[in-house]
Amino acid sequence: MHHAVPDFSTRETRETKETIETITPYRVAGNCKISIVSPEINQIDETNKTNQINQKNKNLESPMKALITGITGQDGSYLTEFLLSKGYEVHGLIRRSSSFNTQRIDHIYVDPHDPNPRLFLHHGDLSDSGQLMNLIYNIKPDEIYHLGAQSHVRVSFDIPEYTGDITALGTTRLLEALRRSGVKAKLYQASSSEMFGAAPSPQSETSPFLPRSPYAAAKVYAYWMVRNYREGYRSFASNGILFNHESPRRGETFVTRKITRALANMLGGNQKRLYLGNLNAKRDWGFAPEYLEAMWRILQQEEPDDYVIGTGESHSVKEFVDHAFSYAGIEITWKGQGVEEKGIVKGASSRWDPTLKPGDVLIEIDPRYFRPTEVESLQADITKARQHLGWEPRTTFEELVKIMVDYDMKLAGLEPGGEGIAISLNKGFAYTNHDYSFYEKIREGC
Ligand code: NAP
Ligand code: F7E
Repeated sequence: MHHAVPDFSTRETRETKETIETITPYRVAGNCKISIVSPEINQIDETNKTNQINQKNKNLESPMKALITGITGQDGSYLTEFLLSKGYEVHGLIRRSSSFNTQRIDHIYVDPHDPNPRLFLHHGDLSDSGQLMNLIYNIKPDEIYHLGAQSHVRVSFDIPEYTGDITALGTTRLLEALRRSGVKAKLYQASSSEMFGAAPSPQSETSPFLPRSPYAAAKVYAYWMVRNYREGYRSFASNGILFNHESPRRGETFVTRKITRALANMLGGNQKRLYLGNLNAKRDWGFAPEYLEAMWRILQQEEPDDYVIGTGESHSVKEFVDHAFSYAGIEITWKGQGVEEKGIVKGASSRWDPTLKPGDVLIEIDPRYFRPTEVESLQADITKARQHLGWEPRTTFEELVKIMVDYDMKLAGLEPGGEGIAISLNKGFAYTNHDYSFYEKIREGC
């Protein structure tokens, strides 16, 4: 059926247009705890449940409303917990998928019988302008956190056109939906340190953008669209230029999580070898839960602006490997050059005997993980964020590694060292316990 996108550009038309979304909280099969708001385009909303929900919220002292794209991702999941802990009503855009893609947020309980659920999920896609328009118009969020993207740099070389469509044009679709709807929401754009590419370290807000991948080029385009809408239409739209940030919820094909998952699998006797690409690339790796606090602060400023967020420290992939294995009681020595370089066990705690022993080759290079063009070194200069946002990183590189190793050991059914879990729980992230994929916990009894 054909659906004409309504014009919401004036207040009069907004009041008189038919409501184009039917809100039906229902349960995801096998999941008791999340309210999904199902869009049914082209139906007149007889019962006008949107308005009922909005009215209910007003009665609850009008909580702040946030719309998050990318809510099922690493950052989106932490941000949701953070905003819920601040009393926000949170709406998230999720993609229809034939398998579950909500592992990172399944644990955030919203009983469908609860009269006041505060987390709502809406099907949609960043390629679908109509639904973006619907959501913004119907939800009328105070803040939009635009985190959705094809976010994998290596993959962006395989699917450059799709990456441009979602990561670059997705931002334009959202900015345009916001402008045309007339909704006065503040927008956060998830810009990236990858935009600096070949620019010398340390990189600040004034460093040049020299992107080295389709992903980075797409993010540069989105960055400039945000600035363009800010200048041209006075939109409250800000860029957070975030350096790499990791966590127990990091996607499993990003290098840090790939390493800590492989380590836990090896300790459990379930993986023999870890294949990596460029061991010498350096990144400024921080702890993700701190970074979404920076996102929130960026939107609490009186004026929209752009900020670099990172730790100010840079470490190589090899250093990450060394620290992770060393924390688990395994000393790695490196032998060979280039694609022949190998990580070999030099010494291992007796706890891992006989699974891992000196002389075992654990890490090898697979050139398929090399990138056609690589970003060799990233290191943030966060002077502006310190001064304007009062934001500081609180977790060191060594602590981050311990946190990730502990949680992956736990996930693999091994007794973790415990230092990392203690660090993550004692750093003031009271709103999260880093839950992830605990299907058995939340699906029982459904
Ligand atoms: P992530 O874990 O890869 O999450 C990406 C999110 O985008 C997921 O929720 C994904 O949904 C969603 N998404 C992908 N394609 C979509 C589409 N076509 N329509 C709607 N949603 C779509 O990424 P992250 O690490 O949380 O990062 C969040 C944002 O910050 C991204 O924009 C990323 O590029 C940017 N960023 C990340 C870092 C970092 O170090 N983490 C640094 C700088 C900037 P599914 O779950 O269904 O796949
Ligand atoms: O690679 C090298 C790789 O994929 C880090 C995204 O969140 O952060 C992320 O992008 C480095 C690169 O992250 C493997 O060549 C070596 O130099 O973990 P990554 P990324 O490309 O830095 C930025 C800020 C974002 O915005 C992105 O959305 O590690 N590396 N061996 C490897 N990388 C991977 N993935 N796999 C390897 O086997």
